[in-house]
Amino acid sequence: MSVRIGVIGTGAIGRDHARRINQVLTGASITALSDVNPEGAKATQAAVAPDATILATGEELIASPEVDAVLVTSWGATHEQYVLAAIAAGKPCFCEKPLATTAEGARRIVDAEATAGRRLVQVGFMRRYDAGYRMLKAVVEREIGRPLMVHAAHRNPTVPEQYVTPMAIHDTLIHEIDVFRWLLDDDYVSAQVVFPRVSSHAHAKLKDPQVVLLETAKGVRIDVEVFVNCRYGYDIQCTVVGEEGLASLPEPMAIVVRKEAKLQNAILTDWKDRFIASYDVELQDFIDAAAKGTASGPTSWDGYVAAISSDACVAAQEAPGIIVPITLPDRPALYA
Ligand code: NAI
Ligand code: ISE
Repeated sequence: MSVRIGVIGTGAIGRDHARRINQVLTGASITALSDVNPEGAKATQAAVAPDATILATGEELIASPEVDAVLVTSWGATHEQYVLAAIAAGKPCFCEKPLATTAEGARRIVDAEATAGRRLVQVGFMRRYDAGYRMLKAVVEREIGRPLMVHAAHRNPTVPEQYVTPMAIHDTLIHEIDVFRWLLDDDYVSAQVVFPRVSSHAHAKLKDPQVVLLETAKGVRIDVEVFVNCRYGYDIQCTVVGEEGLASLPEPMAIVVRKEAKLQNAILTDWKDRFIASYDVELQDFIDAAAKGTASGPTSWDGYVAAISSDACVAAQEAPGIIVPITLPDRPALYA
């Protein structure tokens, strides 16, 4: 049986996920779309989901008998209401990051899912599905001894005017916050942010770049440069320093060109291309679990911990140089 999926929020990633479900992946099709901007839903329908019905609200879509499972790809601040509604309807729900824009909101989702008593939510932390990160994790676990430090960078070529300083955490660093918990099998105990000289390419409401320093329960120290106006490309870097050696995330495959006395290869510029295969694998995982009436992959708990850790990082942004502690509550049995 094909899983009938409804998409709430048909902007950049909503449309791209609808495309991959209808054109790349197996076992599902898009049967409904909803967006506060009906023109966006119509454009997505025309481009990649001709058989989908456009519904006026996300709530209508979740309640529709034509929808077995839900994708929430609207703006972050609207995720919580839709995820809670999907849980109440007993429908598997894939929610793009962030699970909620506040830790309290993410907690409400954790509590609702725990009360439902089964996994219904997958959070869109696609890096856990990336072949490079998976290879890195295997090497970190087996070959370089105990991890001691991580040096990382998250660089975007440019960001829109509405992207302001805290978004460097909630929108961007949140990927590192999640993937390093998974990579190191660890949790954070503190965060600190320091601001280097500000790039002249950053607009007035954005301090860019910034360096986030995280400390884990096992004592690993992580530094992440977040630089979202780096101009030259979309560049994700990660090196783990272990007791016996170093391991680095592989670069995306690119043709090496020797020309005009230069040795060069192209650098990607768009996040959609950098993690294109990971998005495919994460959504196939969602479809396969949804066919069984459940969810797999990154959990609501992971989304909640990411929200708590993000809040600490934003507090650290507001008090540059101060070390902000991170304390986690007990993990419900559903997420053991
Ligand atoms: P976007 O602005 O291109 O699209 C969002 C769409 O949601 C818009 O069409 C908007 O009209 C619609 N929308 C807003 N509020 C709504 C509501 N209450 N109900 C229904 N539709 C609503 O944004 P984009 O880049 O597609 O991001 C969407 C989400 O995906 C964000 O949470 C973002 O953080 C996440 N994202 C994740 C990425 C990843 O790498 N995993 C990459 C890019 C975005
Ligand atoms: C965007 O929302 C994403 O999730 C991308 O993966 C990230 O690189 C970018 O910084 C965010 O704005």
